[in-house]
Order: sequence, then structure tokens, then C-alpha cells
Amino acid sequence: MKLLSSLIIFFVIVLFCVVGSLSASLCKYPGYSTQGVTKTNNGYEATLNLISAGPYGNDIEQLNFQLTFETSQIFRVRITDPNNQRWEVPPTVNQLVGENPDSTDYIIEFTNNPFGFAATRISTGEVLFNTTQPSDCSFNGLIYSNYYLELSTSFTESNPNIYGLGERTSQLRLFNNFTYTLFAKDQGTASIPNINLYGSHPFYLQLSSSSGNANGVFLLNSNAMDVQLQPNSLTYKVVGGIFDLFFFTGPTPLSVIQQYSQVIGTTHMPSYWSLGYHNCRWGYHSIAETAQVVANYSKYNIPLETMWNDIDYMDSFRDFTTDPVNFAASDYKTFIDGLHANNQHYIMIVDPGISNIEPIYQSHIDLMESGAYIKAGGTDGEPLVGSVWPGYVNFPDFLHPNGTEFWTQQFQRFYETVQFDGVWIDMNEISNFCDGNCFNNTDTPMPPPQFDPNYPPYIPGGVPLYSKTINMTSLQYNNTLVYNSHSLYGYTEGLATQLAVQSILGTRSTIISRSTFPGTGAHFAHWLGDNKSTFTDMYYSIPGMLAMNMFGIPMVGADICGFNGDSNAELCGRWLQLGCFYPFTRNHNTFLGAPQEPWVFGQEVVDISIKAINGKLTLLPFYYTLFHISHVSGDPVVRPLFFEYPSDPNTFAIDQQFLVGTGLMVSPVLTQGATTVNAYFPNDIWYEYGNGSLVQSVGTHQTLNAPFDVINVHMRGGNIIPTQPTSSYVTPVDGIPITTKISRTLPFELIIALDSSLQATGQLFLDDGESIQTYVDNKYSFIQFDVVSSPSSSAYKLQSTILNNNYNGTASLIINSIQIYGSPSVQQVIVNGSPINSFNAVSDSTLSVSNLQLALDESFEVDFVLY
Ligand SMILES: *[C@@H]1O[C@H](CO)[C@@H](O)[C@H](O)[C@H]1NC(C)=O
Ligand SMILES: *[C@@H]1O[C@H](CO)[C@@H](O)[C@H](O)[C@H]1NC(C)=O
Ligand SMILES: *[C@@H]1O[C@H](CO)[C@@H](O)[C@H](O)[C@H]1NC(C)=O
Ligand SMILES: *[C@@H]1O[C@H](CO)[C@@H](O)[C@H](O)[C@H]1NC(C)=O
Ligand SMILES: *[C@@H]1O[C@H](CO)[C@@H](O)[C@H](O)[C@H]1NC(C)=O
Ligand SMILES: *[C@@H]1O[C@H](CO)[C@@H](O)[C@H](O)[C@H]1NC(C)=O
Ligand SMILES: *[C@@H]1O[C@H](CO)[C@@H](O)[C@H](O)[C@H]1NC(C)=O
Ligand SMILES: *[C@@H]1O[C@H](CO)[C@@H](O)[C@H](O)[C@H]1NC(C)=O
Ligand SMILES: *[C@@H]1O[C@H](CO)[C@@H](O)[C@H](O)[C@H]1NC(C)=O
Ligand SMILES: CC(=O)N[C@H]1CO[C@H](CO)[C@@H](O)[C@@H]1O
Repeated sequence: MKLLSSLIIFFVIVLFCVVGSLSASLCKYPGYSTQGVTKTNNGYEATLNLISAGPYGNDIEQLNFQLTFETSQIFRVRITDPNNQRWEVPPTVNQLVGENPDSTDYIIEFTNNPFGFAATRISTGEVLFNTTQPSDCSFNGLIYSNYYLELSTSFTESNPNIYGLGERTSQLRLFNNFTYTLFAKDQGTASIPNINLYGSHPFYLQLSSSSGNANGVFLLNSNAMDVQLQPNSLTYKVVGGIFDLFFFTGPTPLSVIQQYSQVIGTTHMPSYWSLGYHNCRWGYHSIAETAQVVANYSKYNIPLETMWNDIDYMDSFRDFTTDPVNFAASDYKTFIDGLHANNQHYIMIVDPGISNIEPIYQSHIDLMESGAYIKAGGTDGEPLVGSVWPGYVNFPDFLHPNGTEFWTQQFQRFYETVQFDGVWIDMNEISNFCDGNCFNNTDTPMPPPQFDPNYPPYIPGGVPLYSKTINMTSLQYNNTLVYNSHSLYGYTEGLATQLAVQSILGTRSTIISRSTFPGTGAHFAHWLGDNKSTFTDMYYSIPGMLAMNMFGIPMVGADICGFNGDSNAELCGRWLQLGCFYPFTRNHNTFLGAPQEPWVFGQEVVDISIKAINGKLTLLPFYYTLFHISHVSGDPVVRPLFFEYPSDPNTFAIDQQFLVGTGLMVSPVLTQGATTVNAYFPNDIWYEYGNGSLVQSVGTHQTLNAPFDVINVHMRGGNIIPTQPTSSYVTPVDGIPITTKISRTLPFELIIALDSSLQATGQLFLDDGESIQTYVDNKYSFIQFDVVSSPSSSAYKLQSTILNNNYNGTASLIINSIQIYGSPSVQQVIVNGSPINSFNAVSDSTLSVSNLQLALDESFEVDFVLY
């Protein structure tokens, strides 16, 4: 009996072990196991041992797993090869947080065989990430080989809301059945939704449908990758580098982005003028034509802030040269002096490729002397030859220690001829008209490579990696394979351009780049690239802009009126109205497209553009304050509706409307021929921006009138927006058109939208709009406005609190008027203790107060006594 029971126990143990090990080996790719995870003073570490090989060979037998508690909401996981230094994104890209928190809002659990880790948010009990392979083998365990890395996480909720994983043309809420490729690419005019575009942003935000809580994950890796989304899992398939993951526990969408910004850096403060209206086209053939466009803007009273030129200005499309006939140096100078005399600005395009064909020119000589150029693989350091607009070119290497100096030198010399105010960097994916090399080096036949970086064993996107770009065997500084550094090119060019421009101008740089990488927003801006003049692409500009705001690049916009193809009056009129709510507002057209400046379409579109741009200038104090908040805390400037209403499932996929800050909702017409728009109003208090009319039914869709000259904008109760109405600058003084230089001196008007308890709040940030050292030198003012009232009282009051008062221009600025939406009838208005008469009810619920003359550098109180 005793023997029998021992035997039974023995068999049970054997059976248990077999089942246990079977469950680890039933799946084809179980990954790694560990003998144990060790607690460190700020996280965990483990040694991982390969169980069985992955699909592509070269598996790394032993891995180092390290988990670090960065803050109470951020932890980081690095999985590395302890025996070989693998490629890692250079440290310029991310800022570590590493504060070793006392407590954390996450708990990590491990499974040893096969190895996996799971993170649960303590405050909500929700599992955020779980790499343990499920027993149904629905995804693989960790795979870690030389040229292929794979890691999956299961979702606890099927078809969760996933956002991010850019850059691409797509709807905001990603499909749960699609594989998204991340690899910087100039897809040209292909314009196929969902395929990879100019930048790589391996970040996603996940929003739980059931709880409305959000979390985020950032994979710091510059290699080509696919991210496969399935209803119950997400899988990274990466061709190199390491797994270096940052996890953000949120739990609100806003806090996820703030936490992500702590890692990649918060937004750079843009120059104030860069928030004005920009006009550009490829195909302004001369200074005379460019000047005529500027003159037409003045003639038609359309407020133009910045004029741009595309590659037309160059001599044979060579960087840092000007066409000696059509853009002669002396004409150029006269033209730009004229812009500057009118407080306007000038930006021109610069591409990375430096022409190497005869006649060899100074920039090429400098590039060769600097040594900072990309080298062709399989040679002894010969410059790689690509082909772009000027023909054959060599590319500067911005990872090279001499790269920035070379670049700065070119801009310095060019500035002697062209006194630019900002720089537009294009084609920096790198875009190449030859696929790979333009010439194959036949002098030194290479031994067959062990592995061809153009065709890794797994090819993200399924297209050879050199397609439309340079050969992946090319080398950057320190023998860095372009295979690894490719998606960093535009980012590193932008960093060099920022330093160059700042050193020349001595002010903040204004740089707009096509290619981007995490961290970009801390230094420069982005436009969404070569779209088409279609209503569809106008729509895609909204999810594109919102995604970039989640990637920490709030200074973003699409080409207004559309780039490729011909625009038309209706499209351009609608797009001008929408585009004036982008943080970055630029009308841009292509070489062969029909002209699309507003006057081309007649007086109606001219009037629409004037109204839209004046509306933008009026709102700039609000936008600029949002940039300040973004700079300090990482908040997006424009954001999806679900950011403010994460518990409302109706908002999860909305990408035809958006919010500016927390208080303004824009609902544009995106359909040809439509004169109404179907807009969703989250359950809240909404007023019509402009007249304060209350939206009657909320929590539902509403059909709003939208005649051609109207874009629907609503303001949310509880918000105060500082504006500077341009209406007070009636006629251009001495023919000087209105620009930001003038608009930012005009009297302020506060727009106050009261909530149901008659309260509201808002802020205003002021500085000189251009200094690099604004924050370091404490040369800014920051003012808080609050409307407070107690439920029983028969009055409410507006008060300002000066939180910082160190911008010396503050004293010359005044608040002259206030609009209050949602006000009960007011019998008396008392300003700093003295009753005034200059108020009137413009409707049942909108109160207007004028002639206030309140200095912004002194705190004030306005009391509203109710009947
Ligand atoms: C992680 O996933 C594994 C496999 O599906 C499961 O057994 C485990 O319970 C999960 N961990 C957590 C914390 O949910
Ligand atoms: C993927 O999901 C989207 C939206 O749910 C759907 O429209 C599409 O047909 C699906 N595609 C496939 C291949 O299942
Ligand atoms: C400027 O406007 C005039 C009409 O007033 C038009 O004839 C001319 O073509 C415009 N020039 C440009 C460059 O758009
Ligand atoms: C940087 O440039 C200088 C001369 O311009 C050159 O002597 C030096 O070798 C270069 N550095 C590298 C790392 O190539
Ligand atoms: C890429 O470069 C290698 C040499 O490093 C060469 O053998 C190969 O032909 C090139 N491929 C292309 C597509 O240019
Ligand atoms: C260089 O060689 C590759 C094959 O390795 C070929 O695909 C490519 O077309 C060649 N390029 C040129 C410019 O001949
Ligand atoms: C060059 O790369 C090696 C790894 O291949 C690295 O150890 C070394 O620090 C790098 N040197 C520089 C100057 O970046
Ligand atoms: C506000 O404007 C809308 C149209 O733009 C109009 O329908 C509404 O009547 C106006 N309300 C007030 C109070 O003027
Ligand atoms: C404000 O300070 C700047 C230097 O930071 C100075 O150039 C400027 O003249 C001052 N403006 C006023 C109005 O005092
Ligand atoms: C291919 C391409 O560049 N498409 C862009 C054009 O349209 C929208 C915006 O209007 C962009 O977001 C796309 O990426």
C-alpha cells in the first residue's frame, strides 16, 4: 500500500513534469528559458538560455535580460547579447529618466520556462503587457538571432484600440489584422494607405475599451521592422539592434504621452512667427515670380507670414547655390530685404545630397575634406554615389564628428547670399533615384557576404531594403552599417541643421523635415509629405497630424490644398479653413500642378483665406501657450477626442474631428459637395466658438450647417482661451500686411466658456517668441485665468494670477475685451472694485465686455453680479 501510494505519487510527479516540459516544448518556437530572475536595487535581471533555434538561424545562445524601474509609471526592458556588442541607437536620441522610484504603479511577473514577463498596472489591476507564450502557441516565444528579433505580447481584451506605429497614411485607430512596417521611406507618389512612409516611430498607445485606461510602449530601435497586429496580440519582427523597450502605465492617454516625452524629450519651443501662414510651391521659377506671389498676397490682403522656395532657386539643383539668372544674388537680397521690411520671413529647401559631378563645387570639396560622407560598402572608404535632383551625389554623414561642422559651414556661406529665416529639409529618408548604388564597384571583387543587408532573412514590408534608398551595405561613421542607421538619417540631419541655423541666426531655429525619428519634436518640426489634391488626403491629414502629436512632434501640418495633382476652389477653400487649425500651416503645390494660391480661385476663396488666416492669428496666443505646455510637460497641442473622453467608446475611432488643447473642437467638412457636417459631441457643455450659442444635444452626432465659408468650431465649457483678434488692426498701416509681429502686440480678448458650475480656467504664455535661452534666462511670463463661483452666490468672478512675470514685453500688453459663453444674466460688472458700463448681453447666454484696458503684468479681478 505504501509502495503503491509512493508509485502513484511518483507517476503523478513524472506526469506533471512531462506535462510541464511538454507545455514548454509543444510550440515550435518557445524561445528562451531562465533558471531564475534576480531582483536588483532598481529592477530585475536574468540570464536567458536558448531552448531551441528560431526560423532563421544564428540564434544567440545566451541573453541578458534587464528590467529597470525608471519612474513610478515608466519601466524599461533591455535584452542584449552579453558576448557581442550589437547595434544600438546612439544616445543622442533618448534621455534616460532613471530616478529609481520609491514605489511603482506596476508589478512584474515572470515565467521561467519558456521565459516571459508580464506587467500589471497596480492601481487598476489591468495586465498591460505579457510576453509569455500562450499554451495554444498563438504566438512565438522570444526569438533573438543576428538579423531577426521577435517578441510578442498578448492582449487581455480582443481588438483593443491601438494608435501610433508611424509613419503612414492611415486612419487613427489602427486595424487589428494588419502588419505595419516601420522603415523610413520616400514612397514617392504611391500614396498607398498603411504602408511605411518617411519616418519611423515604434511607439504605440493602447486604450482599453472597457476601462478607458491607456498605456504605451516604445521600442527604441532604428532597424527596419514589422509590427503585426492581431485581435489578441502584437508582435515585433525586427531585423537588428536590440530589444530596448520603455513601458508607460498612463493611465490616461495624456499621461502616456507625457511619460513618452520624458524619454524622448519634450517639444522644442517654436519661433512665434513659424506659427503664421506659409506659402510654398515647387515651380516658382524666378525671384520675380516669387516676389509677384508675395505682392499678390498683399494686394488681396491675405496675411502671408512666410514665403518659401523649392529646388527651383538652386543652380542645377545644387545645395547652397543660387541660379545665376533666375535667382541672381542681388535680386535675392532685394527680395528678402523686402520681406523682412514687412516683418515677413523666408524659408528654402535643402536636400542632403551634395552633387559630385563636374564642375566640382565648394560644398563638394568641403564634404570630401571633412571626411564626413557615407561610404560605399565593399570599398576602402570611397564615397557612396546616389542620385537625386542634381544628378549624382554624395551624402553627408551626420553621425560623423565632422558632419555638423561641414553642414554649418555650408549654411554660413550660403547665408551671405540668402538671409533665410528657416530651413526645409527634404529627401532625407534617404531618398535615392538609384535603388542601392548608382555604380557597382568592380575593381575590388568582394567575397560573397555572409549576409546581404539588402535582403535580411526576414524583410519587413517584403520589399528589398535598398528600394528607393541607398544600399544597406553603405557605411556611416565607425563602420556603422546603413542597415542599422538608415531610419536615423533625417533625424541626425535635423540635429545638425538645428545647430547650424541657431549659430547663424542666434535665435530658435525653424526647421521642417520630411523624415523623423523619436526625439525629433524636441528639436524641429515636420510636414506630412507629398499628399494629393484630394478630399481623401485632406481627411488623412487629421489622423496624420494627431499621430505626430502622439509621437511628440506637435509642430506639424499637411500641404494645404494638396501637393500632387490639381487643386480646385472647393477643395482649396475647405482645406485652407482646416489647415489654419494645423499647428503648422503651409499651402504647398507641385511643379506640374495648376496654381493654387487663394486668388486663383476667385474672390470667394480669397475671402475664405483671409477669414481663416485671421482666425489663426487671433488664436495664436492660445496655440503658443499650448506649445509652452507641450514644452514643459509633453502634452500634444492638437489631440484626438478620446484623449479627453477616454471612457466614451464613440470617440475611440474619431479622426475627422480633433481638439486643440482641451477646449476647442474642430469639425471640418471633408467631403466634396457637402454643406453640412456630421459631428460628434461628447457628453459635455459645448458652445459655438464665435457666438457662444449652446449646443443642445450632446453625447450624440449632430448635423451642422457648413456653408462653404464656414468651418465648425466649438468650445468646451470650463475653458478660457486667450486671443488677439486681428480685427483691431483694421487697415494695413503704411501698406504693411498683418503678420505675427503685429498680431502679437494687439489687445487681447479672453473667450470664456463656463461649465455647469460657472467655472472655467485657462493660461497665457508670453515671451519674445524667438530667444533660445527663454527658459534658462527666465524671460517669460505665465498667467493663469480662473473663473470661480460658489453655488449659492449671486456672482461669479474672473481673476488672473501671474505665475511668472519676467517677459519685459508683458507690461505693454492689455486685455481689452472678454466674451463669456454660458453666462446667466448679469446686472453689474465690477473691475478691480469699480463698476463699469461697457458690457452687454449679445444673446441670452453670451456676455460681452469691452474697453477694459487691463494690463497683463498686473493681476486683476472682474466680478459679475447676477440678477
Ligand atoms: C501571461 O500569459 C500567460 C500565457 O497566456 C498566462 O498564463 C499568464 O497568466 C499571463 N500573465 C498575466 C499576469 O496575466
Ligand atoms: C481588417 O479590419 C478592417 C477593419 O476592422 C476591415 O475593414 C478589413 O477588411 C480587415 N482586413 C482583413 C484582411 O481582414
Ligand atoms: C497675381 O495676381 C494677378 C491678378 O491680380 C494674376 O494675373 C497673376 O498671375 C498673379 N501672379 C501670380 C504669380 O500668382
Ligand atoms: C575631421 O576633419 C579634419 C580636417 O578638416 C580632418 O583632419 C579629420 O581627420 C577629420 N576627422 C575625421 C574623424 O575624419
Ligand atoms: C550593394 O553593395 C554591394 C557591395 O557592398 C554590392 O555588391 C551590391 O551589388 C549592391 N547592391 C545594390 C542593389 O546596389
Ligand atoms: C549592382 O549590382 C546589383 C546586384 O548585386 C544589381 O541589382 C544592380 O542593378 C547593380 N547596379 C548597377 C548600377 O549596375
Ligand atoms: C565604434 O563602434 C564600437 C562597436 O562596434 C563601439 O564599441 C565604439 O565605442 C564606437 N566608437 C565610437 C567612437 O563611437
Ligand atoms: C451662432 O451662429 C450660428 C451659425 O454660425 C447660428 O446658427 C446661431 O443662431 C448663432 N447664435 C447666436 C446666439 O447668435
Ligand atoms: C526687453 O529685454 C530685451 C533683452 O532681453 C531688450 O533687448 C529689450 O529692449 C527690452 N524691451 C523693453 C521694452 O524693455
Ligand atoms: C504618400 C503620402 O505622402 N501621403 C500623405 C498625403 O496625405 C496625407 C495628408 O494630407 C499624409 O498624411 C500622407 O502621409
